[in-house]
Amino acid sequence: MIWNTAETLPRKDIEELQLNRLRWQVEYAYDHVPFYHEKLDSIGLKPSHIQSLNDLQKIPFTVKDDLRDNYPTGLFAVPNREIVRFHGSSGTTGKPIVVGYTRNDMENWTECCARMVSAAGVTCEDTAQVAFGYGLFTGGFGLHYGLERVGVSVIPISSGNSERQLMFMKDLQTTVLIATPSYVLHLTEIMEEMGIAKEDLYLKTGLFGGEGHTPEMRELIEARMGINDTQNYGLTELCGPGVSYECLHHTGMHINEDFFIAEIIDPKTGEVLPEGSTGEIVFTTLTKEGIPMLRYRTKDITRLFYEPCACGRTHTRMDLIMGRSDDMMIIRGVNVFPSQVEAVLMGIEGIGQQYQLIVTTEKFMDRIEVQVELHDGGILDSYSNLEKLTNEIRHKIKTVLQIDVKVTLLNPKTLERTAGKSKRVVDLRSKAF
Ligand code: DLL
Repeated sequence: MIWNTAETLPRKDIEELQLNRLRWQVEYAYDHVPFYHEKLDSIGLKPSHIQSLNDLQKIPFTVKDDLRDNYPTGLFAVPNREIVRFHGSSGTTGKPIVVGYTRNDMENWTECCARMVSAAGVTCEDTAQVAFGYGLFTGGFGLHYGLERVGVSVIPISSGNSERQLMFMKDLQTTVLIATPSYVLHLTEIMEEMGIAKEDLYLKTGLFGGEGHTPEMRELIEARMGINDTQNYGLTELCGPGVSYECLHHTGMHINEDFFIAEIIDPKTGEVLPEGSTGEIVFTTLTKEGIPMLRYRTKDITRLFYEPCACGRTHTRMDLIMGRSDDMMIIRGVNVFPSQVEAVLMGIEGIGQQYQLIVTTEKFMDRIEVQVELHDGGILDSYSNLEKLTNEIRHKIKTVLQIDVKVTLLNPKTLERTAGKSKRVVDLRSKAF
């Protein structure tokens, strides 16, 4: 179902709207965010030089480190009194990145999520269970507002506690499940353990995002849960969920093009690639008041489709994400950079320079084991010292990453040394992404 006629505007009208909004957004960012002002000045570019959509390419990229370097609110365009919500996500090292929404930003985000919900065929007749975390992560609140806007009955159960999730699903006759795909697969395992068959549930639709899932995972989810699986995509820096989403035709994810312009670039050279090419997707926000993003490099690899979709939406679609151009991993929906773990380890006494992250899947849930060498293997002889150090590392990593990891301390010089780049991550998960 189409939520807003803006989703079906003729191409020419979309581009006209995009250009008007782009010119506003660039001028607004230039006038309100010193970071953009200096950046554009340094190359002699004035907002008035943006006369066509192609002129967007003249603007330099923004990257995650720009948010980190300006932590917490250095890229905000308004004072905190105009911000009605903060969210956050992992930075590349210890500090998270923080974003803020004005009241209008919240309204637009809700609109984007309402479109996503409708595109999956969800209506006010449905009951939706939001198994995304409610907190700094954008998943829970983003979907929540979009669902409420459509009039769906929302169960804000948040993430975790699978037995309770399944109890509510049964007792409140949940028809829509909202979660990361890996969590959904985990739930199917618990269903098996608890002797719950898909016929015992009322599920019809899944809205899954925050991480990718392969066609094989999709088939498995559809078969085990008996639902129509739809994917959606987004990132904290742009708003969270609601950037793009699949309709029931499963022909790629429709981008909310009246709020975001997408480009595909070569991740190595930064050059914009011709239509249809695979590369890194870069987004520019068009209406953001809290924290405008000009040409934000997502590091996500995909491609764009321009052919019309049978659903009637005219916005460009993006393919399912094929991978990343950096070393970010997504563990149970949480973004994890090896550099974050490294930053923690290097601050702990008794720990050597060598470590490795082993990523595995257990019952469809991703797990990380941090193997780290000690300075002095002697500590391995004292159980209490060993436990103390292991707990300290676990606790510090949890503070930064928000997820539990297993910590294994190793004798000095246990991990393999390489002449070139050391292999910090051993990803043993069956799904590549
Ligand atoms: O994951 C926002 C979100 C929440 C989207 C819930 C959809 C549903 P971040 O935590 O900032 O924001 O992580 C953003 O997650 O750059 C992608 O690498 C990855 N990602 C998000 N959705 C998908 C997807 C939220 N459908 C990062 N497929 C992004 C593949 C995804 N990767």
